[in-house]
Amino acid sequence: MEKLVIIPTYNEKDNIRKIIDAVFSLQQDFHILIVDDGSPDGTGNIVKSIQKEHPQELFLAERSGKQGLGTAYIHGFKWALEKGYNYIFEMDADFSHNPADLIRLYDACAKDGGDVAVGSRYVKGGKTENWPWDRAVLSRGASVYVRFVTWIHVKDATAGFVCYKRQVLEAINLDAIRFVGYAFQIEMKFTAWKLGFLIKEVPITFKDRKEGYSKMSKGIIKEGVLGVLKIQWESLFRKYERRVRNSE
Ligand SMILES: Nc1nc2c(ncn2[C@@H]2O[C@H](COP(=O)(O)OP(=O)(O)OP(=O)(O)O)[C@@H](O)[C@H]2O)c(=O)[nH]1
Ligand SMILES: [Mg+2]
Repeated sequence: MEKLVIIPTYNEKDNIRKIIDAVFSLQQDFHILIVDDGSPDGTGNIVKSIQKEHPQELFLAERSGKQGLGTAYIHGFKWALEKGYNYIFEMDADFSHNPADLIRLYDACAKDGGDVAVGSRYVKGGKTENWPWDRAVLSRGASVYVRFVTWIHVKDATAGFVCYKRQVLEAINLDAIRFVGYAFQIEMKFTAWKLGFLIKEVPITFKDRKEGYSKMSKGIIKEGVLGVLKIQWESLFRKYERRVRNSE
């Protein structure tokens, strides 16, 4: 019970089997938790059928209705802590993140001393592939904007391909994380950084999804733009303290 990959899904029927197989075919042992928000396309049922092949290492949390990526991850984090996992990963279902890079993220934490490892498009060696120019500009712009406002030492703060050491998720008050989209990713990294954890960026190649459709929306972008200002503003009045386990 070492490593858990949390994959949130909403209508990923064309990707789900392939992504699960890709993770289980890695040289190292990873368990998977799929957090599915009642996908109308039947993603959850596909997972249930695959569970028969992997009863010990594939798990499914089903929630009713689309509740957003952030709350799906919080649900997964709490589950992972309860089950005793030591390295907890975030990854998309759509192959934008290469499952083989899970091992590089793991090494950045387990061998190179990181508390958090971020699969980064914006450090040397990182890149994006097949993205339309407007998405590329938006994402780059977001990365500059976040650093300008928050001064966080992470070049790809909106990244959704991350390894958290258990201690980091234990120290963060997960109930206080409010955002659901890109702002969620920023808020998690910002909080970890403010709590004094070491964040390492691992260069990755991010590929645009081939199957299925994007769930990004104007609302998510707006949340990101305003959320960053809110996160920074509130941090001026807040004392960041690591939560002590079992103290509540
Ligand atoms: N459980 C859950 N998963 C979600 C929700 N919204 C998106 N996801 C999943 O989160 C991952 C990322 O969502 P994407 O739609 O790929 O968002 P994105 O990567 O910003 O957009 P693209 O780059 O255009 O694909 C995918 O695995 C989605 O299926 C949600 O509300 N609930
Ligand atoms: Mg995607």
